[in-house]
Amino acid sequence: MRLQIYFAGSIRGTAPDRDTYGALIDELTRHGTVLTEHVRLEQDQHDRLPDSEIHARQMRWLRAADVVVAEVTAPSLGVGYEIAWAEASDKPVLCLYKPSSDRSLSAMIDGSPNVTVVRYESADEAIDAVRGFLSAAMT
Ligand code: 6IA
Repeated sequence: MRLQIYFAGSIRGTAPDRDTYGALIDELTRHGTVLTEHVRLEQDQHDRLPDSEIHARQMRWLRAADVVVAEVTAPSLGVGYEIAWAEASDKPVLCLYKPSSDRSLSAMIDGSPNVTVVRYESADEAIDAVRGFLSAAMT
């Protein structure tokens, strides 16, 4: 059975680095099924669904996921919500964060003993963190 992976990243939250999202999603697809491939899209490329349907669909995928990988550099209410839900459901959660001088990561993510936070500089470092996290999650 292929690993079911939920990738979380900012959509209506702060503008993210979509190239990094794309590189992470490409890597994740090498290890399993990425339920949320569409997070790589620009806002105007997303399905025009009512928010209630978006929420129901995302929660269905979150329930089905074996692991959650969240890119948390760009602050997003939705990503924080997904991380909290996954954590409360005892799913392994990896949060990838690229430090910058103008903003610190939320203490509710950085301080949580139940999520793995990895700081990275280059996309290659983030990809290495994904590989390490997934191999640990699968053992
Ligand atoms: O608060 P945010 O929008 O930044 O939340 C982003 C997170 O919530 C992502 O990790 C997604 O899993 C989920 N999410 C929020 N909105 C959507 C969405 N449509 N489609 C898919 N996942 C979503 C928004 C469409 C709109 C921009 C036209």
